[in-house]
Amino acid sequence: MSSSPSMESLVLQLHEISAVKFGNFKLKSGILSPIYIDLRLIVSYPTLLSQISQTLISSLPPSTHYDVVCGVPYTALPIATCVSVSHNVPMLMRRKEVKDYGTAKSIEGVFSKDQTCLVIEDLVTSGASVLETAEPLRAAGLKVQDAVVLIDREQGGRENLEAKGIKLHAMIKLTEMVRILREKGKVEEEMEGLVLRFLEENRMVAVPKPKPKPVSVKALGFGERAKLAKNPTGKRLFEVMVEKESNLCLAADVGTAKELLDLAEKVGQEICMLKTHVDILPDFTPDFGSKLRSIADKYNFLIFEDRKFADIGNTVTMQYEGGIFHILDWADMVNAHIISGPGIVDGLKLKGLPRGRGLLLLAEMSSAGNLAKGDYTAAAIKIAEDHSDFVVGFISVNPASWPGAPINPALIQATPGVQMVTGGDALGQQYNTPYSVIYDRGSDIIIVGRGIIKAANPAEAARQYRLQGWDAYLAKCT
Ligand code: S5P
Repeated sequence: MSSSPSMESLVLQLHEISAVKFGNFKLKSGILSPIYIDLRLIVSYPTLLSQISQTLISSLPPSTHYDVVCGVPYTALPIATCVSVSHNVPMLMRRKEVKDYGTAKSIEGVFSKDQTCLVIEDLVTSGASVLETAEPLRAAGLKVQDAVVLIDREQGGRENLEAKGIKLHAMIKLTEMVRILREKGKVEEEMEGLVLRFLEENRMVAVPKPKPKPVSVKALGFGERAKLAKNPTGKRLFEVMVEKESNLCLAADVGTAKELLDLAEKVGQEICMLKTHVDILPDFTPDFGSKLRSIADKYNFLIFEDRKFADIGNTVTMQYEGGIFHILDWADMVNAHIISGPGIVDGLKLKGLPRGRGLLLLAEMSSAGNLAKGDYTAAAIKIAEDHSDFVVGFISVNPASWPGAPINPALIQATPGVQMVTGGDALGQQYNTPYSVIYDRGSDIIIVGRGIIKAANPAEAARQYRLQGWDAYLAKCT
């Protein structure tokens, strides 16, 4: 690239606004660099931003074809927006936080498969962040052949991207930038030498390896995991899943006990577990438990009362066995929040373990804005490990994203918020598809409520969910 006057003026302006600084800076990687570039500042200088966007696009070979543009979040987003507006090319946005927002799509904007997307980036070192954006674009069916960058640090990005089929075009290379600044008297000769030597010595920065996928959970089938389970109910659940080729749990949130028992008969053969909210049934009678038990025995599924205990240990022992519902008598499994600390598990275990029952801990929740994340999820994992004779696993949403994933394969992951299409309800529920829950998010069991019970034919809907859930399980185990 020649140092045309406009390029010179851009470089001088970038220096002027301190987007390029010289000195002694500690980079994210820990190494000390004599040069520091921070292009986030350009949003405060709209004329410069607009000039940069123009020059950036004119640095592409004229033959470069693209239908849409996508900026690498976040610094390149305003640059991509300028390019989109000034060249009348539609733009897409990649969500960075997709993992945190269960159902959010990773690509925002309208596109059709086979369109070509130009990736726009502010600064390329190893090319890793361009790849992070190119991969979901490609996964969505778009072609990504070219990326254009404001500044190429010339530290391996071009080669790393080339290896992934992406041609990198740069508005300017960092060494050229330094040379211009030296010519214009903005950098001392000594500093220029330091920077050039630094860039030379740090020529190839490897693309950091992506985090490995949860291999051991992936590799290990439910049959093997049954052998690892310490709790008899946990073991049985794995075995039932294998026998019935079903990792579907029905959330039987219907209006009456009668409807619930009818539904259990209809879908019984498709499910490994039926989940109740017994406190929503106006016609509950003391024989409800035994009636449901006999259907469960007939179709070989487990009963999970979604009681979400949350009190201190002493109180939950009474709630578990007493009251009107006598949950302990008929539910194979219950669940608990860990908000009150590990004492809740001790309390429930006191009553449940002698009867061979199991407990699921709520490590994450499916609803928008819930607080079960980070340290809270980590605490649930710790409590489960400490009580693995009684805790059979978790209610979770994205266990593949947990630090240290995959965790102990003896523990089961069960995930609510599942429907055939992603979306949500009006009250914060968020849905993912069976495939994404089991395959991408590393869960074992899909918990489906309205996707089945509101279907015209719940038995047929349950069959479809079972097949989808099981296919996704097979896909990750074979
Ligand atoms: O985080 C959670 C935990 C649970 S147990 N989110 C949930 O939705 N659940 C339960 O799963 C919820 O109480 C309901 O019974 C079921 C989801 O039902 P659906 O109709 O939205 O599929």
